[in-house]
Amino acid sequence: MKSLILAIFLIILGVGYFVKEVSASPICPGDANGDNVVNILDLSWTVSHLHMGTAPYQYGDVNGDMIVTMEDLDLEAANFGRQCLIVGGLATD
Ligand SMILES: [Ca+2]
Ligand SMILES: [Ca+2]
Repeated sequence: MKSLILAIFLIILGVGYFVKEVSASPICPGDANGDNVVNILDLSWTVSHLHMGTAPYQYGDVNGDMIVTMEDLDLEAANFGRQCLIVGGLATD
């Protein structure tokens, strides 16, 4: 069981390696990579930078408090699966 958990964690870290960062407030809450979708890529990006200080909204900081914590993961989890479209300059689901 420990091997399975370790394998999943390493896969998440590996996926996070390929995620691009964003530097502005996300249009879609919980969207760490700016693709307007909240999915496993956002979670992996945040997990791979847990407990790291950063500029706002970078490296998985989705709440803009300049540190990557479980609060960011909670925000991502609360919005997991959400897709935001831009209509007339405003975000909508
Ligand atoms: Ca995303
Ligand atoms: Ca944060």
